[in-house]
Amino acid sequence: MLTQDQITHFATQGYVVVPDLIPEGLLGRVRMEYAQLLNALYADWFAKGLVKTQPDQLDFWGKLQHAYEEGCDYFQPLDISLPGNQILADTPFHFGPAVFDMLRAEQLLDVIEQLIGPELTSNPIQHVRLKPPVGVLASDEVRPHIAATDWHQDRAVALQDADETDMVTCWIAITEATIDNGCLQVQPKTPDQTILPHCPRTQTGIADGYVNEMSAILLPVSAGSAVLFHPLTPHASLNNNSERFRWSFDIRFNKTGQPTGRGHFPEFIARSRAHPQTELHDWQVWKNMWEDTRSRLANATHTDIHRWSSDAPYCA
Ligand SMILES: O=C(O)CCC(=O)C(=O)O
Ligand SMILES: [Fe+2]
Repeated sequence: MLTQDQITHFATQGYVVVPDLIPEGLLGRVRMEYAQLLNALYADWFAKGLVKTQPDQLDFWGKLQHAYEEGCDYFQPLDISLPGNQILADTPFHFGPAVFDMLRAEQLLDVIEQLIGPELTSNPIQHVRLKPPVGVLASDEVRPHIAATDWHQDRAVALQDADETDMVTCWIAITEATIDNGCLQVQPKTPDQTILPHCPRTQTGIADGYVNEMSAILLPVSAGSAVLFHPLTPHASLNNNSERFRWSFDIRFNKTGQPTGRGHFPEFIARSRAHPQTELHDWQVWKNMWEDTRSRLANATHTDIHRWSSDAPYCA
């Protein structure tokens, strides 16, 4: 549970660090689930001749790195969402029991409940980020799930219908996040914080001149710890200047009944004190919802995931 000081910190600064939020056993299950997933992906790439090194000569990180270097996309098949651009009938993604259990972990929902109340919807804006060392990155790599993330507010990467939604982002470190390997940084939210202008560049980021990087607070955290932040809190991540990958998930919760800001993707009720029978407990149903969404969207006209235009004067 959060202390009163932590709750006050979140209310006044727009973020709070929660050490050791995810139990070690659950972290282990998530790592195991991803190891099995990557083994299967890698075996397939190897069988197709897309990667050269024998699977048994590489550990999890070695497989990721070699796949990246050979141009095999590991991100989308390991992500817990559909892409914001083109969705195909066979776009890969990952919805499994360990990740589902992490989204519904009691310890996690308890602290989110302290911030936005007991009726909690799991918001579909959610990602895995497995970030290679900068030395491994291709020179044209810009994806915020692979390279450093530009300054932005999460409200700005949701659609306008969620501008009044009570939402919390929960950024979970699966490996230790350090200043060296690309931890999160935030600019504390001000009492009168508004949504800042964003520009769709290589990433959707806050327009030049609207962030005071000097006031940035770096947030290194241990594996299993989390950073919770408000959707108006400006944040970014540092480059991974280390020799190893850094791994995080970012998931979000909003008050049930309020728009998620990405209504074309599926949400589910993670906790309800008023109507506990509405909670989703079955990961296969979760997976099915995303599969159905993929089938529907593969045949539909594209829906944008944000509101910004590069033609705006502040983007010039
Ligand atoms: O991990 C990162 O690089 C950025 C994460 C982020 O933007 C978020 O959690 O909302
Ligand atoms: Fe973000």
